[in-house]
Amino acid sequence: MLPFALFSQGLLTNTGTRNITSLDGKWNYIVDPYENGYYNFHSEVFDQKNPTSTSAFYNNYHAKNKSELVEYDFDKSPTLVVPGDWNTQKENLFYYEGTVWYKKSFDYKLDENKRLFVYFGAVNYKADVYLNGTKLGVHEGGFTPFNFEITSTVKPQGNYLVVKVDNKRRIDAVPTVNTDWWNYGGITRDVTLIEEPVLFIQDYQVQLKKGDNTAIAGYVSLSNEVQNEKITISIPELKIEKEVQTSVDGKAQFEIDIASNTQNDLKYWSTESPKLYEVFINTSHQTLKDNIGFRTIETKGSDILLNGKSIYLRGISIHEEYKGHRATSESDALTLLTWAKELGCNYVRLAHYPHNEYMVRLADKMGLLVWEEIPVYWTIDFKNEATYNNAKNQLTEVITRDKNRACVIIWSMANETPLSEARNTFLTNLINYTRKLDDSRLISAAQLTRNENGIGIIDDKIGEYVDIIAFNEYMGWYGGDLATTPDAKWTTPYNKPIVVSEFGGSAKQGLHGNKDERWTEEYQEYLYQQNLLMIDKIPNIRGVSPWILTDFRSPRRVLPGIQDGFNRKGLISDKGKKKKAFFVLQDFYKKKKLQFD
Ligand code: GCB
Repeated sequence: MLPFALFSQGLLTNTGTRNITSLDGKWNYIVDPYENGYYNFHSEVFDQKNPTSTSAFYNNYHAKNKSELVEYDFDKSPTLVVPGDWNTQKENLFYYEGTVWYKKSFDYKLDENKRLFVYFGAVNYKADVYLNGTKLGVHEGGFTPFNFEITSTVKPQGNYLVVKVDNKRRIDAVPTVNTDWWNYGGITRDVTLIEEPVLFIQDYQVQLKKGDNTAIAGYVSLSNEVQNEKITISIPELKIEKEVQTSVDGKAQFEIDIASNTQNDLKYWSTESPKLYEVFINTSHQTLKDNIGFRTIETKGSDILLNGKSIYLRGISIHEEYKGHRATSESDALTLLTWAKELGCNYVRLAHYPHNEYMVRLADKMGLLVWEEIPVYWTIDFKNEATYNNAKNQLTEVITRDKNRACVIIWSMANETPLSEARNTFLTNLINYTRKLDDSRLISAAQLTRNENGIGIIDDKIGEYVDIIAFNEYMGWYGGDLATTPDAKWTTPYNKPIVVSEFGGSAKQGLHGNKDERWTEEYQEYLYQQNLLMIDKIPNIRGVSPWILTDFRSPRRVLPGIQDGFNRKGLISDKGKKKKAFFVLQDFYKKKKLQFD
């Protein structure tokens, strides 16, 4: 008998190629603003005080006879599609923020020597998960994956998986109560059952060794703490086959020297040629396959070096939104990234939280470099330890999920956070932690700047700790005169690469007028022309990711006839129509490509 912890909750990675059964589709739901299915009438939590109560919604109870009192019925309740936000599926849930219970019934015949997990791509914001009345656990954070083992809870027939989804905004949460995007609620990403052998490959890292482009290094970690398990890492195209053994913790470190093997001719992953190799991880119980690219990324003075060559990040910021709803599918991701390619981008900033895995998997294939970010946004509760742990957990989950993607080059810690000692401590702790978890990528944060005697100063203290200095500026929109914008001066004490992580202005697609008329396509076009002239003169400038690819919903944007609930800074409307500024940026990127490639 193998000594395994039955309720291991470590995150499974590369779920797409495991043995999976989708639970996507229609789920019954109950809207529960008073959390009546969670608390009894004296506000005691059912799953703590009286777990088998027939009033607790997770018990999915049905009256045994005609006289019994039961005040809910999932099977007679309406359905929502998973994955998806509830706001745009049901008109009466458009503004709803609170608890919605979801229920999915399924059958599953699990062989005795197998284990089963339920995996959620993401649930916004808080998920309490129950199977057949048993609580599996809780997850907080709306944009990262989590899983629970259900080996001992699942039955061959008549399982009911119930999720209490709560998207109420909270001061201490990550993000906090105030954001410039829609707080879409729901099970917003795929839900799958993952079947594994008793001893399985939990996670692995296969990347170029830090600071050495002639060695592939990493680890494989098994689900259980077993020693001397044989693991083979093979990359057939490179004729690599490396055998290693686990140590007591069930983990095996490895290093493969490529240079010593003369048959090998490693093709580095790049934006022009995003080569991915088939990588196989083998144990006596299982084989996992992944597609992995190998590249180096580092900075030197003001340069960002990809495979040793200086690059300019021709980027665009993107929200996980498509045509006015949360983007959920591979085809949504493909549409967004295809637009970025059409702009001439070699880079995307996935704002302001981790996007779904389709985005990074596609970016890997399409040759788009990626900035990934956690929702440490604006006025997070920096003094609160629980808030810090929450941010750290979200960061851990996204790094765990995406650490084998060559496209991901930057982990961003935060966006436009107000300066304070507490904030500096919070961010430097996150930075130090990230370097321990993944020392192979660059770290950044979108900062604010200050102005002295008409000169923009990029000197946020956090700049000392990051690899890339990124800042947002809104010349000609929230301030500044567009006519003189190209002459605006910037200075920084840091000898590091600088990227403008945001600039932009709003236009309603189809609205035309003079270049000084706000909301017109001409105003936005002029704003892009003037800002790009200025940006080109910023010292150490190595890239830009204007705000933003498409119009997106935001409750802060209420101007009738123009905004109507949308932030209109998109280069493309929420209906998919390009605005004039799209072509200004496209031209600029053509020039930058010639200059740097
Ligand atoms: C910003 C924020 C972004 C907003 C944008 C705007 O600086 O980082 O989340 O949406 O400005 O449109 O004001």
